[in-house]
Amino acid sequence: SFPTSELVKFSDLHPKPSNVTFSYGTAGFRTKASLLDSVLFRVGVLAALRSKRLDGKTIGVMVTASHNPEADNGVKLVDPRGEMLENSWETLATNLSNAETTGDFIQVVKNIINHQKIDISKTANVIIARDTRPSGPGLVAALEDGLRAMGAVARNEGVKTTPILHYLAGKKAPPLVVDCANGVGFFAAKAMGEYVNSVLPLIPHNIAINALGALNNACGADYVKTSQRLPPSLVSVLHPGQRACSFDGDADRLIYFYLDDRSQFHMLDGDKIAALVANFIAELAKGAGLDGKFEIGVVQTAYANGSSTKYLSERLPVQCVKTGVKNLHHAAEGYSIGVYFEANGHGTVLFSPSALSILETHQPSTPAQSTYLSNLIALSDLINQTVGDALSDMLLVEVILAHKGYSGLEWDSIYSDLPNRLVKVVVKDRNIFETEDAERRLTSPPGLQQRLDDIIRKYDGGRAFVRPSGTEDVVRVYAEATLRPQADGKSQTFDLEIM
Ligand code: 16G
Ligand code: ZN
Repeated sequence: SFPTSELVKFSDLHPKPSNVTFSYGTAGFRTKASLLDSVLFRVGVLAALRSKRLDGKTIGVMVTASHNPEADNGVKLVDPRGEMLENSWETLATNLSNAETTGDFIQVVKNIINHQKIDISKTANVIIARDTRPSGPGLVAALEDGLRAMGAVARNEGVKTTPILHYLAGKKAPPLVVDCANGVGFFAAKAMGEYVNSVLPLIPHNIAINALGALNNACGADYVKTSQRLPPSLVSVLHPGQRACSFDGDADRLIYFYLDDRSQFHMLDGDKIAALVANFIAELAKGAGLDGKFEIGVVQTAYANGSSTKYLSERLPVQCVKTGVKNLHHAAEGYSIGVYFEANGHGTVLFSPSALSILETHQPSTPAQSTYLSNLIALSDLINQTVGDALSDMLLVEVILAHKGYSGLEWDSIYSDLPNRLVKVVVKDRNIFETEDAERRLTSPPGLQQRLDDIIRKYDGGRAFVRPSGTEDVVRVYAEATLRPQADGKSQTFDLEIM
């Protein structure tokens, strides 16, 4: 049932030269570059088969003839952990390269599939690179035809040293535990996993979408953010150093967390995401030579941790608006690149039309600038700009962490959160609570703000506010202070005051 027509079509474009015998030697195939077109095509096919055989693990292909003369070239395969191709497959490579006609070639491919019991429906992942030889681009094109004929997912790394290719083939992001809140985010995570698992293995948890009462119950982004602890269902799952994230019930909120060496829980909320993302975008813009060409701004709400606001406003313009995605989104539209996140994990990044056209037309003046620019353009494609999206935000975070080589710990240390507490208070009528200054101060009931100010003043680094909820019949009280007992004490005092 193996579909050979694509393979026949492509193979005919890369006929084997007659009177040549190839051999996969110690360093792969290596000979005059002018003889290698069919070999490269067939190596592409073999790399795809090898990856399928290994359940889609990434195979590396390096196009080089190392120390040999420039007119030579060669190709070798790199196994998933970055080591040399397994011995028995060297023989398969030799057989494949010496099949005289397309018909013979197809027969050898079929034999390999049968003998190796390859499930041809599996995805193949291949990463390729070449050295600076002038024959490189043409040979890589033949290689890519082989990968295309097999429907492999290929990542062309361009010109790289051989050891870097080995490293890239062998490096793997640690698996990411994804708390799906027993909701619809599981479907999205599962679907996305098929594309990203080979580079970012996702391990979905809390996936009981049909269990009554399970949705958001002791799990999910709101649970983690509000209780500031690990969902009980993940206690036996996470090990020290491991990173995880939680979606909410409709997968538009994202909260990260990890356990440190002492198994202590640390939360990375929407504010930490905003800091990571805004920094990275500013860094890319600068690197691309676009410093000063556009304004990168950050939008937060009153709930943003004071440390995050301090940290960000020392670097970028920061605005505080009323709670609710629509308010943040609107304000973010005022910047060339607007980064907005609520502390609860809702958020995204908006690129204005003029920023996008600057990115499209900007002429980088060095290869380094050109890399920064293409990374920034790629980010603008990765981000779901219509609305905050837990899955797109998760990929954004993972891309940045991978790029910077950060673990959760390094990300967390951008700044230290001030201890804080959020409580809800049931009142007779929440409609008498009115606010100003982006919900940071009360104008009604009369006199209450004055009394709150008197309390806040007693606490070191104190900040607090009271606002009526827009979604529940309660009033929310937020308090932060330099020391944990003070933050707790203050919110309790408030709680008593406003009842
Ligand atoms: C809604 C908002 C969210 C806000 C939350 C505040 C959207 C899509 N969602 O979930 O942004 O943080 O309400 O709730 O706008 P609250 O008014 O009850 O505190
Ligand atoms: Zn939601």
